[in-house]
Amino acid sequence: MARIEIVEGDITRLDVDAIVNAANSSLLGGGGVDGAIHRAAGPELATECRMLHGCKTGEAKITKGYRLKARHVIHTVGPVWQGGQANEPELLARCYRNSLALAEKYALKSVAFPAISTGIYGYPKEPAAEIAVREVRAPAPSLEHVTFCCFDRATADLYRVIIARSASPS
Ligand code: AR6
Repeated sequence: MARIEIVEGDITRLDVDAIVNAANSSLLGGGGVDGAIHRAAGPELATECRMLHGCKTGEAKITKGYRLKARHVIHTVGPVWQGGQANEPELLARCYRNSLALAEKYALKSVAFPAISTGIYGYPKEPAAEIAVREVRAPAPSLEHVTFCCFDRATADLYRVIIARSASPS
């Protein structure tokens, strides 16, 4: 299992093999973390994204990182929260699973995730963090290091509580 680390701050600053982008299905940029990643990576990122022809909710696609420190960006599209009865938990879990599968396919060792869907898309933070922690604990042979990049202290504390609560006794 990869080592899990929680950091507070801006995901665009991280020096990792890939940062994950909470994108929309057009992959052409937007607000929130998506806007920050496109700004920091430069216009070449949007040029490559245009060639990907979008991405469905729960799926993930990879590009280069351009001007970011991160070598790659894994773009995934989280579900819009609609009250919880529209398959949102499974779709969110697929974002993590498919992002991790891409990391594995490209033999990446370190990946950083934002709290996908919990901003503009309105997914409640606690159940979203529970899904994130559960999914990154699945075995992934090449991956050594997973970072949860939390934009604020409250989100970082939430991840710490969930990780402590779900730590397997040893
Ligand atoms: N670094 C780390 N986390 C961040 C950053 C950052 N620079 N900026 C925001 N967050 P959101 P979503 C946190 O809204 O809910 C875009 O327009 C933020 O506090 O970025 O999946 C896309 O194009 C929150 O906890 O993504 C889509 O249309 C988390 O990142 C839509 O928003 C996710 O918030 C996707 O919405």
